Amino acid sequence: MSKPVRPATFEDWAELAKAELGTVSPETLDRRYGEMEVRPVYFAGDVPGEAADALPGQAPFTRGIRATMYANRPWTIRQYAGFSTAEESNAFYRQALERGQKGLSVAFDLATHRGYDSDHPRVAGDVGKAGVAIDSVEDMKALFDGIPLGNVSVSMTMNGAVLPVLAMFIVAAEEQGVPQEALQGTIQNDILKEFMVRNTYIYPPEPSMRIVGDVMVHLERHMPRFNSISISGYHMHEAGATAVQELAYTLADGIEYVRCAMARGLDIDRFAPRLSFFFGIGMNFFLEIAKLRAARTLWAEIMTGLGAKDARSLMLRTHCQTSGVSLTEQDPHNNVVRTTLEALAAVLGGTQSLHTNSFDEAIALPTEFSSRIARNTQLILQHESRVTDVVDPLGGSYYIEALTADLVGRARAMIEEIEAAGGMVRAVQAGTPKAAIERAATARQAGIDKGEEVIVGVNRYRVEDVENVEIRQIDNARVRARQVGRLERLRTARDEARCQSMLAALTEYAAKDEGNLLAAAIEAARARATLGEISAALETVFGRHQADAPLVTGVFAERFVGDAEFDEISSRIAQITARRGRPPSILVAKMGQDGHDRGARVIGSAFADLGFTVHMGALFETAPEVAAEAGRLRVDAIGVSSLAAGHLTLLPELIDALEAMALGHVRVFAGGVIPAEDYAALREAGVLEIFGPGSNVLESAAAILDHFEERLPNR
Ligand code: MLC
Ligand code: 5AD
Repeated sequence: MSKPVRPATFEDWAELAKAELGTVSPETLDRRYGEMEVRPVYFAGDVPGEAADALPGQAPFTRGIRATMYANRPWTIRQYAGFSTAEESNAFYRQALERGQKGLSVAFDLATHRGYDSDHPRVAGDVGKAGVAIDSVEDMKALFDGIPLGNVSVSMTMNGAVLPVLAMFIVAAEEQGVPQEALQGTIQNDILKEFMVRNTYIYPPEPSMRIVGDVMVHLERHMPRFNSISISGYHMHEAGATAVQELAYTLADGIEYVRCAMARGLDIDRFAPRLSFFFGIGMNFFLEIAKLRAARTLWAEIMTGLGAKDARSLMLRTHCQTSGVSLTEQDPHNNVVRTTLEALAAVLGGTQSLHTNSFDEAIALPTEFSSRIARNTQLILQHESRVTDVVDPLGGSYYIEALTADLVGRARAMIEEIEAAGGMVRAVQAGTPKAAIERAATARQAGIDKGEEVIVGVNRYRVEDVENVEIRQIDNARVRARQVGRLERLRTARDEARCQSMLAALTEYAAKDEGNLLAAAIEAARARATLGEISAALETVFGRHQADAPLVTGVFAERFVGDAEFDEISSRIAQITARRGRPPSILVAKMGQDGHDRGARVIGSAFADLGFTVHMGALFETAPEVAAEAGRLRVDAIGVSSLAAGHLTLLPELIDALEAMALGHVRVFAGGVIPAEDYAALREAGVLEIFGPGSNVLESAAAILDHFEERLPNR
């Protein structure tokens, strides 16, 4: 039979497919990605008409923001890093630059993020752990010692404490001989997503938005080469958002920042070219490529609607990072493969800058070895794979073009809905996007626990006795002692009266709602005010934000209707409840400045669905505060979630605090990123069970119940 002369259609294919499938219908091959559905095959008719005449380097930039893309200049290899002291991080950066990295990206520790100096009692477990500890200009100078800040672009992931950190960076550069006009880089400065997912806010939303605006104004005037914001979907992605949610919420945040800058009287075509974006790239290969194409398309449309005229204002320039949550503690070398695939998707999607995660991600901070492999993953893509030779090589693929169009349509509709309800600031305050992301995350966890979504080495093809990997250990007490000593020397050496007057000016600006807070912070930093002091000068007026978001419920249970294992655990809980007259109760706690709460909230939601009484503790508590809360709530157990390496300090402290309050009967469990080699020390301290990344929620609940049943009173 000769080929039909018209283009092939889905119906033509379905005929052929039926013959292969026998009694099964072709629809069974459809797949769901969050709110989207994909078919097993696409055709020319699925490609929207405009795809054929789209040009890279021309609005709406679906095919890339530059005509030449990587054929002329590859993306920037920009590895996010930071740990321990400024000196140690500096040595790490210098080596990375010597070995092929092109731009820097600073990871600060959580004390710094939350505006505390290293000597603050609330941050004992956090100093130098998840990033580098920075308290003053002196630390910042040490961080960039010997690194020419006029030539190397520096990204700083800082949001809550953006004022002191950016101020200290500017002063450190100035003292290195580089004026602020010459600085190139990016400040994350995206506070809205902090309230949704990342949780390193300090002040409430309103004053926080004022700070964002002040930073944008100062940078527009004085730092023309610096990107004033990195509008981030990454953290939503990591918190479990679907691709449509990540796109819609990120771009809707972008709209708010544009409005914020325009309200300050800035000309859209002067600041918009320095807005930048940041997306997460997970394992759904083609979806992630289409996501970046869709983001660019939508942003050009949005900016046109907001009145931008300059083509550079319409370009969505982005950094990407491969997904941390997609990586596994089990069989960790598999993570090299995952990261390679994700990096390839980011590149085929046309990213400007990229971080590739290290394979030990789910265990600890990267070592020299694991970060070398991560960096080399990008070098191999750039130099060996030939993927840089051709611009947008997937343009015109039936599937990619159809997916791009589908994402554009769905995200556009979601953005319109948010705008109609008053915009993203209002949505964030109402907590709707956070709850929607949590529902998506909980549903996904249920899918993994049921084995519907396969993760190699975790819920399938598991191997026991995998070779150990070397991990980076940080001696937190040593880093802290060093920082405390430096703070003391700084405070003795500085002109105290001058410093205090700069801090007072900052407080006054904050109270009177006048002046530029970044300009004032620069003066304070120059006078050697510390990060904690600058933050406190503002906190006096703005206050500290306390989040309070209800848990989502019912999502987990719905996915497990009729599941034997789920029902068995529920009935064990029902029996305990009947015998004792109340359900087993658990306080899910986070301690220290570790705000990574996706895991804790998914567990809380699932446990509540199973029948536990679940109390979600407040974020950022100290060990004695958690113990006191456990006493007040009279819970049977505390489940501590630790993702920022504070476990060895904070868990023993919690158990001591419980003992001291005569609450020794409260059982303590732990979960999160805890290296197996720390398990013995934690057990020794009295932690009953430890659940690492990839733990199955039902199995974890069963293990916890064993401890309840052991101690049940006889009938
Ligand atoms: C690029 N250039 C070209 C070109 N491609 N010129 C000619 N032809 C081409 N094909 C030029 C650009 O115009 C620019 O110059 C210069 O080269 C650099 O290119 P770029 O594309 O702008 O790259 P870069 O400088 O790397 O900037 C990328 C960015 C930026 C815009 C996305 O915002 C950035 O670096 N972001 C990184 C953010 C980051 O690292 N975040 C980490 C988050 S981790 P010119 O003169 O125009 O500038 C995190 C985790 C956590 O958040 O802790 O939670
Ligand atoms: N060094 C290197 N990578 C880090 N990440 C977070 N902190 C650091 C650090 N100090 C990476 C991890 C994590 C993501 C948010 O950023 O990949 O998942």
